[in-house]
Amino acid sequence: MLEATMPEDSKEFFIRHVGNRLPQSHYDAACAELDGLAEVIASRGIEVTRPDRLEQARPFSTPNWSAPSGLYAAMPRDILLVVGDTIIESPMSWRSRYFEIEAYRPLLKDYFNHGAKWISAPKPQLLDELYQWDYDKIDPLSNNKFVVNEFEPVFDAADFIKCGYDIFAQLSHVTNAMGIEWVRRHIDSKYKIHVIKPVDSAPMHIDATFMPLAPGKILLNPERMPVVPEVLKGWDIKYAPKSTIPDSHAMYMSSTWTSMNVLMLDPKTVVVEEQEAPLIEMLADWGFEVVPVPFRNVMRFGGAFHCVTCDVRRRGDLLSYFN
Ligand code: DAV
Repeated sequence: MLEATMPEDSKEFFIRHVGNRLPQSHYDAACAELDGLAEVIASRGIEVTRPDRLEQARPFSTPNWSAPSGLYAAMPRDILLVVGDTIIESPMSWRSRYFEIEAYRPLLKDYFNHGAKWISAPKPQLLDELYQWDYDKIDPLSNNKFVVNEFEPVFDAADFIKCGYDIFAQLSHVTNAMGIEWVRRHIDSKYKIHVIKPVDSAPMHIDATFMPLAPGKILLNPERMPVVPEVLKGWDIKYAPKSTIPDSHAMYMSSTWTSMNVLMLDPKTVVVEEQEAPLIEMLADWGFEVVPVPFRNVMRFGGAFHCVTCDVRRRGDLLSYFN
């Protein structure tokens, strides 16, 4: 898997670490922060459920390939796409994540027993043919410079972000056009998918690039969205300030833009990493109640508040905000 699917820097990272545990102290600190987030959310009257622990340090295989271990099951946003009363299991393109859904199966069965619709996209084969083996040689300015091609539908749910009846999506190193089209055909036709095109050589998940906060308010990544998409006309748009994470703080699986991966508890209340002072100040000035939560150790593992959560039910009216 590693040789074929990862851009250079990530490829080196995985070759060094594959099958190995990351430093135990980083892991312990991240677990404590995650528990802290769950407490903060629950203290606001929101019901929090947690997935099962899934042992990742086990090799597994299909008839076509084998993986030395799983990755983790820390980011429900990557794998579960909730649209209305339907929960969709994503066909993720990383072989290490093939069985990650098992951590969520008890919860999914429970939601099903309480009336949810529950579907899974076609389980991808993840044959070698899916991956662009000559990735490193593709023109970096090409619009189609992605690690995955169109061999079969693949997507991570985190390449979609919802705004009422509007869903924004991006093509990325884990989401292809067939994947986006599969979602479009399987959700109610009242929903509209808008595909945006960030300027990003390593796109993987839209939620550190394009972050709707409340009706009419959106936070954009200044490097990846230098041009505001036409569809946002009339919206109050602000660019996220750079993260305060120092270079000395090891980040394993994402850029420091994960700082803008905030979580809206309601249209006025936003959870932000406690050391991100410029972002906290900007959001407070913009009229939000900011809930600062320590999360730097979780962020090392490639995601922040939006990534580690998946809101299955929200109160309020489902509206259409765009034409
Ligand atoms: O650096 O843009 C953020 C989210 C990953 N789940 C990045 C990735």
